[in-house]
Amino acid sequence: MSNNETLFARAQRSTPGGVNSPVRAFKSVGGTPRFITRASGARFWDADDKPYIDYIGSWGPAIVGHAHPEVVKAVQAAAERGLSFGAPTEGEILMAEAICHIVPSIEQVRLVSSGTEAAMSALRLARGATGRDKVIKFEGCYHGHADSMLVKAGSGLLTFGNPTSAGVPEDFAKHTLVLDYNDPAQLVETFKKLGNEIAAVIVEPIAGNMNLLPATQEFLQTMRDLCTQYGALLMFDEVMSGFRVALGGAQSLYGIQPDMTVLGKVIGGGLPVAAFGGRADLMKHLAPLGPVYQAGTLSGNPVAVAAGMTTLKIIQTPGFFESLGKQTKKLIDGLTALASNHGIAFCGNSVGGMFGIYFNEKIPTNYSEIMSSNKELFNRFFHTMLEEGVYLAPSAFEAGFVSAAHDDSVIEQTLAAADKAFAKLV
Ligand code: KE4
Repeated sequence: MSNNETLFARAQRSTPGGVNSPVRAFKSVGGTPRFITRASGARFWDADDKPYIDYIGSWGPAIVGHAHPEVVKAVQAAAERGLSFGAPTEGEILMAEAICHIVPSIEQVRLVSSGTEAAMSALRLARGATGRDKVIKFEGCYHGHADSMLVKAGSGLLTFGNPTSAGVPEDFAKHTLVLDYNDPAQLVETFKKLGNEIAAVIVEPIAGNMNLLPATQEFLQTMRDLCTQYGALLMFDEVMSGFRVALGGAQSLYGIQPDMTVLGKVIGGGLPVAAFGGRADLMKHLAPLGPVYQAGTLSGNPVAVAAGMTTLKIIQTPGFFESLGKQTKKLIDGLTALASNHGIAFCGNSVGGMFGIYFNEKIPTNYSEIMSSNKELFNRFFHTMLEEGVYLAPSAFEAGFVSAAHDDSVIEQTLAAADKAFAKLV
């Protein structure tokens, strides 16, 4: 048995599925998860000391590369001053000011410890500030595992959602309406009937949890206009796209200003920092100022904030996102050309340092087109790439991530592996 297999067998005795987050268990692709022992730059090593070029980057946080010396140094220095105080620190002010400066739609921000917590808190704030109960989300978008977000589309357009997870009472799901991503007409119809009952619309403006699926400009603009017209709050979940597709996130690319934004991943640089923020007149409803309660023992943790602030400093260096976008596009263009050489129905897409690959004739524009991609071909491709030392997201329905450490030699090594992987699919 490999060390990964031994560790996986052992892990399953003490932890459900042997993992602390389901996607890590390789259930979608099959096989044995790799237990990572160390990481540096664009690579990490598994328990058999095999190196992999890493394209998940902790699902987004590792945008400057793993174990970046400046980030590690900042974390070490912060840790030597104490790990957590349960009292305010100047670092939290610096983080909040940086977020407000980089994301103009955010006038005030509250730091928390996970994207789930940020989205859950933002939705509670939206309901508290508007006095309304109903929220709209979109099929294929993921906003963490708070009960009211684990909901799938109801039977008909205007029937409220049904739980996607055991343990979520129907009553918790009934205030969540699940609509189709990139369908502006359905949004208009829904608001015409229920607009005055909607507290918020939450959307991934560039979706990454059904694979990569960017919203159309019309879809987001319609959402913005309807929320304004009916007094609902527009909430962009930029936990994944924030500081990833561009410095100012998806909202800076589309030029659309949400009322609230949910952030995570990159702002922690690999440690637990997430955030929700928006218009000051909304944020003042939060305790201790207002009646909407929200709290957290480790919110704004000084060591995590040190990792996040150093990461934010690095990604603000001139040309960072131009280079990241160029490298990501080089990867996608290379994969597309190789697949074509081998006659494989494959296409790819990228926005900044985020990409999607689809075993499909054309780039999907909605959830059902993404679901029509060839999952079996992806899984075979995934495993050959893994054998060749390239670690893609272990699911056909996840986005991939490039870091500043993915230089030309890393991309070339990836494409050489892909050439072999595509050849094996023929
Ligand atoms: P966390 O609670 O996992 O920090 O964030 C939840 C979340 C919220 N919103 C968006 C847009 C997200 O992408 C996420 C988390 N993304 C997944 C990746 N598919 C995290 C990986 C995992 O679940 O292990």
